Amino acid sequence: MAEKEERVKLLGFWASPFTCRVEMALKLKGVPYEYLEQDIVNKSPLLLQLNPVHKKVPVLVHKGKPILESNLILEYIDQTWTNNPIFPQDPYKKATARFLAKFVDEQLAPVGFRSLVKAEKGIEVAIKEAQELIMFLEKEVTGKDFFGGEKIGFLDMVIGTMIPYCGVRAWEFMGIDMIPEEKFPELNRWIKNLNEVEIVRECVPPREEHIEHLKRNAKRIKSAYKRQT
Ligand SMILES: N[C@@H](CCC(=O)N[C@@H](CS)C(=O)NCC(=O)O)C(=O)O
Repeated sequence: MAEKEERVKLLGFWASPFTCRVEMALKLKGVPYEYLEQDIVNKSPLLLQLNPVHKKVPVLVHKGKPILESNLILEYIDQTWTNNPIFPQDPYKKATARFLAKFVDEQLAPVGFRSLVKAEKGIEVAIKEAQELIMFLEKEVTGKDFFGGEKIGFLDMVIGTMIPYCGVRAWEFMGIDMIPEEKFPELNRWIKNLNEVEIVRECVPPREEHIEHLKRNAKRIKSAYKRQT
């Protein structure tokens, strides 16, 4: 019984960047886990019971208790399994990493996808707005192999799941070259480094199915927006 409770479970959704970053951390730490794929439209009683506030994935279950919100889950994982640390030890660097993760999830991702799909002020303006935000990341990764330094860490997982393995795929089917090499050489170098990391390649959603999923999402956002206007 005790052994059963210790077992780690992850409730996730295959195309979710938030789920994907948690899987990366578990794999990097070598933590065995049971993956429970969720329907994020018709939600399971288990998901509703474990995350009654947001009703979202990912949910990590450890020792029978749910841990919610991907970036908090990453912190929990790092503090619970201390091998291969993913957060900086230095308090300033740690606070900055958390700030940038929040910036990417809450500011950049909506501008780079939702606003772009709606293109209220025109597509060129939307692209410019997104690129201005992405430039902060270009500066942050300048001269480093990874955001975390020499090895992949927390920010690489957060930004990696949101930009190269989500945003770039969406921008591609929209015909937008959002992060051209000439404008963002450092980010492009970082993406190449990230592609070399085995656990990253293992965790990212399969490309073609993911692009189809992102297309469906874009269509849904567009028609909801048209109905409002
Ligand atoms: N801030 C949350 C976001 C999680 C999230 O948006 N999950 C999506 C899947 S990518 C979801 O469960 N959506 C279901 C819904 O919105 O009802 C986190 O970092 O974990």
